[in-house]
Amino acid sequence: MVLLKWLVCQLVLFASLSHAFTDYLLKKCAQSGFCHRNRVYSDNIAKSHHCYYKLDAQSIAHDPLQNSLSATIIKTIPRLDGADIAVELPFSLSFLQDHSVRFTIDEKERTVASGGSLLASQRYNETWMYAFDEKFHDEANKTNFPELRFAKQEHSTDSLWSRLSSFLTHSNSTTDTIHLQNGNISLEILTEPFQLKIYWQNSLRLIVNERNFLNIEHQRSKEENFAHVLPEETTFNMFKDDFMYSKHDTMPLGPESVALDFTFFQSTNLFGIPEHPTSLRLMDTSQGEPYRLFNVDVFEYNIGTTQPMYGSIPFMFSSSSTSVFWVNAADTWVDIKYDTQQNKTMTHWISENGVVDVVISLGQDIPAVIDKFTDLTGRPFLPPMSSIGYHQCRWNYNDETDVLTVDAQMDANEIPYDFIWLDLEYTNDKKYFTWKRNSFPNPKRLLSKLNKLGRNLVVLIDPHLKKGYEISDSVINENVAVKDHNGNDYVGHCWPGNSIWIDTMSEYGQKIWKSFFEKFMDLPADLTNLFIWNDMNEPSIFDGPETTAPKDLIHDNHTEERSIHNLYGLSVHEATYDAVKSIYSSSDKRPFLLTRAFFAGSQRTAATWTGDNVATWDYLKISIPMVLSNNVAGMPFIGADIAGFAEDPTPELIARWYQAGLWYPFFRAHAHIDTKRREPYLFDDPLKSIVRDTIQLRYFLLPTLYTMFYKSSTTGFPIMNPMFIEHPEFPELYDIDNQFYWGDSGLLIKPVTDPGQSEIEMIFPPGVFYDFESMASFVNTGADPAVKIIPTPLDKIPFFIEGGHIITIKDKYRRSSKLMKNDPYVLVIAPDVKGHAVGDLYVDDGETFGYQRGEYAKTRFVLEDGHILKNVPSHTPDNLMDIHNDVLRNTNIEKIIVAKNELQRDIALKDSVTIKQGGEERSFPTKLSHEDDNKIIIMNPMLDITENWELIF
Ligand code: MIG
Repeated sequence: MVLLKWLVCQLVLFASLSHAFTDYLLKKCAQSGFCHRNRVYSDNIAKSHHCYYKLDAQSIAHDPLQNSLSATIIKTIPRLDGADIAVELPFSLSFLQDHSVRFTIDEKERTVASGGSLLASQRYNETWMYAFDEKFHDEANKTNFPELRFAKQEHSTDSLWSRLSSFLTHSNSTTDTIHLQNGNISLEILTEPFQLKIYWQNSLRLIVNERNFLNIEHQRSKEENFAHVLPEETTFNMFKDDFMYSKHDTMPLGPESVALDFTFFQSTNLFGIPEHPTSLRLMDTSQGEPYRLFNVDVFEYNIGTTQPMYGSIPFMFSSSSTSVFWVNAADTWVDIKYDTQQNKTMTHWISENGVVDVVISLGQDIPAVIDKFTDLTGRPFLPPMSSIGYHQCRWNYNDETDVLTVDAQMDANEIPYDFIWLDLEYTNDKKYFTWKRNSFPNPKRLLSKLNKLGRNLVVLIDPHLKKGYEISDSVINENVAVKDHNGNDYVGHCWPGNSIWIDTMSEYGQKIWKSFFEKFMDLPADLTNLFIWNDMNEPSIFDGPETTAPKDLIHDNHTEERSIHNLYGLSVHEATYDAVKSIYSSSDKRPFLLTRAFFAGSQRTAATWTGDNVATWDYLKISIPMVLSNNVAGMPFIGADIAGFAEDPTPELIARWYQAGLWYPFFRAHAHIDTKRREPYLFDDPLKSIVRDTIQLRYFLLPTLYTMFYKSSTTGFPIMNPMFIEHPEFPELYDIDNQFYWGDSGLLIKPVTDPGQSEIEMIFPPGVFYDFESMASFVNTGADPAVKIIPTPLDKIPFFIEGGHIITIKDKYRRSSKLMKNDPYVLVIAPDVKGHAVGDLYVDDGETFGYQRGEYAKTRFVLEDGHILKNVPSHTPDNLMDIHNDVLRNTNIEKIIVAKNELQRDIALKDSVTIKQGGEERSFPTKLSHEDDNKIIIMNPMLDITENWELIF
């Protein structure tokens, strides 16, 4: 297998065969025991209409301590001899947050002694503890499943329980529906068949188990299996795995899968469940493979498939603002079937094991459900300003001189950048936490040189540890390596040869992992510019099944890899984040961290990227829906390797990839070790200038981008933002994933993603749009979106600002973001047809946690009647003058650009403008200002973003 994968990679690279990931390494549904069984079961149930699961109405109880409703679902396996088998499945339901419902289904008794006595026999039920934000953790309840904490308003809880108790008093009658109401949500629990119907303001949004696909494969022995199988079931691979690469799976607990169907009403548009190399709007899978969520290393992944990738976020929502969060980290498959006639969508979720743990959220609009999801799983972290600048990466920069040459050349060519990266080869013999001493004799010296311009260094540290050096020895001695199914330290093959894996699923393992960083990052106090990149943490294992870990490995002494697979990467990067954060605690620095594997909740501490793509137009194209998909699933800080990881891009592709990549929230160039060097200063003109201008543009836009990151860190709002979120009223926009907005800034972008494309079709909602470079405007006066052709010579990036918005930029080239901190602001105002516009600006020091103590400024600019501009600060630090913080002291506006449009009231530059501030009025002449057909530019208005004022022009 090692050889096989290696061979395949090499063949692809050197022989330039079609660059395709070796899909046969991964299971199809029909090759996956539990996926196949559940598809067969659902097909047969759809025909038989049998229902084996009912909720026992007599069992319903209110647990006042947990604020939850509990009951028992009974699964009955009919037997000819009449001795039916009844399996008890504890059910609990509660209201979470304001508009969310959580329910769980477990299995009561796991009577059959498990083959692996090392394993806990209970189903794994702790995924929520990793996925949910800490504020939803209740220390006292950690071991008591379920943890539930609910309705915030006491009275709504009361009414819930009084209704429930009134039901209970009448429980002798044959009532089989329980009605519950909480704010805008109402819920019906049907007992036979078991179903949940969920309404928003009395209109039906979702039915759980509408199709009776609920299936809990309860525990049974292999010998007795025949008695436990329903007529609709197949026994395919219940106790073995015959897939070529996972035959050795011991499957000690036999069949354990959990599956359930959800029907979304009033919508045939579903989004979410990244990561997949497909369209943003999820595809109907009824004629193909289900979407699979299973973290794996997919070098040169194939495009357009539902295959699994490096990360998994089991969160899905419909255009009717209803979401399902399937809190399960096992191997998971999702089938989707659209029914346009009935305007509904049917989904079927299948996981290999664990419990059913589901959070359903409803809202007024889509941002509301993303808000709920990121409230529950944690908000995206607010990254340091520098980390949203440009990152220069390559596998590899070879030594200190190489790094410093790149550094100097970037400056010599006026290409700004903030981060330079060291891949795998900086280590001594691929032993993480060591340096190759000949090449990097003095890392502190290197860091301190980079630090002069505020620049940062990222180095790669992976969770696989080469056998036989001090780090792996100490992992073994401390007993915190991942174990094989016999309980011995698992040894697998990865970059360094034979390796072991740190078990960050154990608390002690996390502690040991952190201690490695403490030693490795033992730097002088003024050096806080070293950051970490966790790669290969799916985990990637060269000789493992499906490129990853055998499912029968054991974590934390009793938990199978099978149960936590999709969480492992998160556990690695969270432990890494905690380590770096505490190492830098004396300077209060916010860490930047990149992870390849992710799960729901990863957004709290890490950025990610779309992995090993290829330098072709198709990969450029697919990067946009992929980045969008993570953005709507609560993890916006993502980008794709520019200009393609594997193979050598053409100059045209490089130009277009930078022009597209400038809009990725994470903006990084990266290249495979076997590719030609491609640092932007190496290019010939015009390519070099095109790339330089593109990177400079990213820097000019940083104040706007940082404001969007702030918004995202408080509400989860997407940064690369699909058109349908801004304009849900137009059905034709739900399918558009090659054009997007930047947050709520009004910037509308359509990257060129085809060769030789001299013009591009863009779609514009009704309103006025300004070409950002020239401010030339046009108006879509219709009631519907309209297509317009935009010329796209190679140096042209098609992007517009929509009327009604104001953004803030800086417009001077500096070598890094840190050097821009004293630069004044420029306002760009794009009035709508009535002359109105609005925009927000958020500013803080860009590097510390000071903002959490109020050290930030936030303001809103409002344009009224085309010529009155108001600044309305909503927050300024109290102790502005004491703060040793240049960023918050240099908040001057140097320039105001007001775009003109044909329908707006005629504005023209007068000889003077008036400023009202603090009860006083002053005027100043506009001598140095400027006007042309498209815009007015007011120079040096002497205004500050932190003060309240009104400018009349
Ligand atoms: O299997 O560290 O996706 O970005 O350059 C290759 C070397 C391991 C995979 C990452 C890629 C990185 C590479 N790594």
